[in-house]
Amino acid sequence: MSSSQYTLYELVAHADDRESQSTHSFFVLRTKLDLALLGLKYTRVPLAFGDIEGTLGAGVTLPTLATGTGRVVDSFSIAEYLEGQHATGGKYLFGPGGSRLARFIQSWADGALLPAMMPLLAPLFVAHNDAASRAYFVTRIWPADEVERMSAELRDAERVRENAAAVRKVLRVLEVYLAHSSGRFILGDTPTHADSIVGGYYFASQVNPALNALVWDHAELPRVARWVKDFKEASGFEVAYPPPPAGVVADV
Ligand SMILES: N[C@@H](CCC(=O)N[C@@H](CS)C(=O)NCC(=O)O)C(=O)O
Repeated sequence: MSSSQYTLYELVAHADDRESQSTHSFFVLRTKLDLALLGLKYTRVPLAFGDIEGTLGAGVTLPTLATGTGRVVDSFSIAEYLEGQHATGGKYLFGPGGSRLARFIQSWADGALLPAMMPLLAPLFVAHNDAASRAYFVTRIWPADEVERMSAELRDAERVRENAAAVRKVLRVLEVYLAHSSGRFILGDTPTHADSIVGGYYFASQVNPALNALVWDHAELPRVARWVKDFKEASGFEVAYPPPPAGVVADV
């Protein structure tokens, strides 16, 4: 089976220079990390919000993976598909019993980590959006008044520190889990989809580089910091976002 059989439809912040942008979508990042962990090549189709419906149809979300015989939508379904096609003894996304743990990590991350991180990230997602993508985001993804409130908080150094402390409190769950489990990753010494879920939040949060010192490399979370180093190395993955525009993030 050729390793470049896949096409990944992924989100980018604005419609210009699509090819040069790193996706900031938590969900697309999961799939990109899974593909990296399995060593699979793919063709990217970067889409701004406004391109999704015309390209893929109404109601379709990103990531979407075209497999050559069909399309798989939803990052967890894509992980299951890739597991079925490519898992080996040494590289896999779930492994025996891993799917249940990954589901649990997904509901913890999307239910607790995502809302805690949004005040520190959403204003930057919006700042990098073009006007059409911004309008889509605040009408269809996250309410405009909340984005406005989060933007005001991100300009206030004290609120940034409080919001970062709230994220650390959520990540304390992972810190304690890592303290009581063996291996460098969430499921032992092999990085899996569970790591890609948390990794998606780590990589997306590079849109706000202040979060490294405030969250990901903080003395309160030494095992999380170690995990970040190990997962970056194991995935070999990188993102490159433009620096935060002046005035969007307070100096902390
Ligand atoms: N549960 C889905 C969520 C995917 C998702 O919400 N993707 C967003 C981009 S970050 C999207 O495509 N939104 C378009 C829309 O909702 O209209 C997954 O894990 O793939």
